[in-house]
Amino acid sequence: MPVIATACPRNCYSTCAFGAVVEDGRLVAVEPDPRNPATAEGPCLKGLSYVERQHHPDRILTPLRRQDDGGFAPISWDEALDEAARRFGDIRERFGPQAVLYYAASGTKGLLNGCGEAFWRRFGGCTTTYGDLCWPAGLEATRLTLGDNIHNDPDDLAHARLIVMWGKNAAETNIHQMCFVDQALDAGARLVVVDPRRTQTSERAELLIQPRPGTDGVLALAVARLLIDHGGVQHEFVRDHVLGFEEFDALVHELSVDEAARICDVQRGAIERFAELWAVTRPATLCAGFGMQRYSNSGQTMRALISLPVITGNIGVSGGGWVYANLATQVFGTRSPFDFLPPDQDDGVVRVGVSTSRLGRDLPALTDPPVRAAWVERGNPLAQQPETGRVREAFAGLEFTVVVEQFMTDTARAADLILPAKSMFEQTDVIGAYWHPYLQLRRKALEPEGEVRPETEIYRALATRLGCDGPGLDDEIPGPDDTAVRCWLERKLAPLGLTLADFDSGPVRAPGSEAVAFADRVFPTPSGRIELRSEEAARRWGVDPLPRVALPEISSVGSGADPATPLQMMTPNTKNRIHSQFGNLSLIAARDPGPFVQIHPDDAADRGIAPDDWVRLFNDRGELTVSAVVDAGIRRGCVAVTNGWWGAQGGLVNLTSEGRETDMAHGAAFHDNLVQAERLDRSEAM
Ligand SMILES: Nc1nc2c(c(=O)[nH]1)N[C@H]1C(S)=C(S)[C@@H](COP(=O)(O)OP(=O)(O)OC[C@H]3O[C@@H](n4cnc5c(=O)[nH]c(N)nc54)[C@H](O)[C@@H]3O)O[C@H]1N2
Ligand SMILES: Nc1nc2c(c(=O)[nH]1)N[C@H]1C(S)=C(S)[C@@H](COP(=O)(O)OP(=O)(O)OC[C@H]3O[C@@H](n4cnc5c(=O)[nH]c(N)nc54)[C@H](O)[C@@H]3O)O[C@H]1N2
Ligand SMILES: [Mo]
Repeated sequence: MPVIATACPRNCYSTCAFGAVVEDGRLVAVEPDPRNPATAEGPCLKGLSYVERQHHPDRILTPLRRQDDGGFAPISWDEALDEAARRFGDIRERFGPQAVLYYAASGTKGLLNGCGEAFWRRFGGCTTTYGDLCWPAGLEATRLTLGDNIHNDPDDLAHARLIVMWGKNAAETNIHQMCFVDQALDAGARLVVVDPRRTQTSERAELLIQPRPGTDGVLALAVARLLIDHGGVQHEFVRDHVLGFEEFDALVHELSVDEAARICDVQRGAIERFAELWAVTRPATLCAGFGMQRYSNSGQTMRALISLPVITGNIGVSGGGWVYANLATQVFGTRSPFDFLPPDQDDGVVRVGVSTSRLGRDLPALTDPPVRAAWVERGNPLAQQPETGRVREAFAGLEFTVVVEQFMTDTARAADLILPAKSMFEQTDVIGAYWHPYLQLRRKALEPEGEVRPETEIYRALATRLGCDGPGLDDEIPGPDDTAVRCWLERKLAPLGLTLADFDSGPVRAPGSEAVAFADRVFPTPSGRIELRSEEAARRWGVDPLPRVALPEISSVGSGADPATPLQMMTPNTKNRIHSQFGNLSLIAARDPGPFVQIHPDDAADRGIAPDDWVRLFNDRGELTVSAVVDAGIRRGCVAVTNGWWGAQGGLVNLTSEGRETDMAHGAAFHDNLVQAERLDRSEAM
């Protein structure tokens, strides 16, 4: 049976290489491909579930048009494209092209994603979002401090003697990283986890610190203070490579360790133990996740965290460093693995007019022109955007919405026209990653199911109908067959000195990437040094030039507290879904049948909540009903529900979250969210 080497393009750290086993035009199995050294063990359960997903009976295989009764009926491609062209053309005539919102999110990686923007530029322009729901505050904090978002190769973690997993639940979200953690631990390394919840990642940790959510920056500064006071600083490294250490020293001494322990609500002894591990264990790697990066103070928080590997001289060494998001594969001049526009790229054609995190608020407020229509692809904003209620209203207020989708998601349900989306097996593309440094070829393995057409074909057909298929179209959006796509990819690779043939022997290391980041001690910051003090941070984001951290704006303590909603709600990612993808498959549903809230026994007892009870989680933005998992592994005063459940599954967590930006880079402060929990009688829950 033919095995086609390919790679998973989901928005996930791992970005696994794997083999697609094809028989009679169907995907029948998925095999590990050890040629990617970061993911040699092979794909996770989600990867294995592609066999079900690819040929799933619920897959959308024809264009669907909304009916008067709210349902959908299949229509032909000609009807669908004629209608889309007519409606968008009409809106362009009445209001101008920027009355169309082009919303693209993280559904798949690939260079061909750029064709969307190319099409809308041909259309005359559009409105699009800036910022991102995922990671921007951490990326910006890293760039401001170190100058670049690069880190050591994944397998280098096996050389660490101290590993700190901070707000990262790698055992669920980056399972391949745990292989290297295990290798390091087996060789005697120490593991510290910082997370308000006990997780699978903390199983082998010798120290688990469970701070009050959003206080991590305070914790980091307290550790730095102890390191400075007790000889844990590598003064030579700091002298040669760090800007602003003296002021940083003063900053960390503004707060006593006892005060920090009180703010974080952790034992002073735990902070001391943590600092001692940093002081005596080298090399040390801090793997920072996205958990504490989803608060309104997260840019400054992340800057405070980076100071620990910096002052201990753990940057630029094997086994040491800062691991957040490795953008080494961003070598095509594009902006991120998913091509999000930064806000300063408004060029009068593409209006970069809506903050992603505030979509529900910003979209209806836009004027001159107002947004009247939307095109959504690779995203499920009606589940994944904060403040779902407002986002729903904003979409409901539009004249015309097209959603390009594989399945009937909450967003697809709200469309006027649904166009069937390709799967990863149905078109060749080159994909990057954000943990390992390998470019990979996602090879076409199957003909599209049913009447599915890749986005590139949809765009070309629309361009013809809208009269914007003039010169250069083939350069911007490749023609239909795999040969045309491959030629287009060759042209993208050529400036890097690469060809598609280079991928015959497996993943290709991104040109310019190094196994140990910053080994040359070159830091591309304004001063050329690691910037603990950053004037750029102050200028761009209006924050203190030092990593001075405040509490999040909305927190269960401090001025943001509200007795009506005392519980801080966290909505982390989970093992068997990628956000809102995969949960509809039977292989996954067998393990994760429905949404639940993780709640501390004391909080549960206060509310008469017993295990498996139905619980209403609510605030004045919205509510959801989920079952209770009473678990002493979560901090008191916190609740957690994983994100990515569909409305039909009853777990739309973002009904409660608020559209609020992070302090830097227009990220989403999902976790600045307070709720109340209430036990429901069985009859009410039904
Ligand atoms: N299986 C799977 N893998 C994925 C994804 C997925 O959906 N499923 N999504 C991918 C994507 S897009 C992303 S962004 C990453 C994210 O993956 P991670 O970096 O692991 O981030 P999260 O899951 O958001 O949160 C991680 C942990 O942070 C904790 N946390 C919450 N608030 C705080 C806090 O204030 N302080 C601290 N210290 N910890 C806190 C949560 O309890 C959680 O255990 O995973 C990627 N990988
Ligand atoms: N409350 C809360 N909300 C969150 C988060 C959180 O931690 N808490 N995390 C945030 C983060 S980190 C992220 S990255 C976002 C993710 O938010 P989204 O990017 O919206 O993620 P998905 O839920 O994966 O939705 C992607 C959609 O793309 C579709 N798709 C897949 N492949 C293709 C394709 O080739 N073409 C087209 N047209 N469609 C395709 C899938 O079927 C799926 O419905 O969610 C954010 N939302
Ligand atoms: Mo993300």
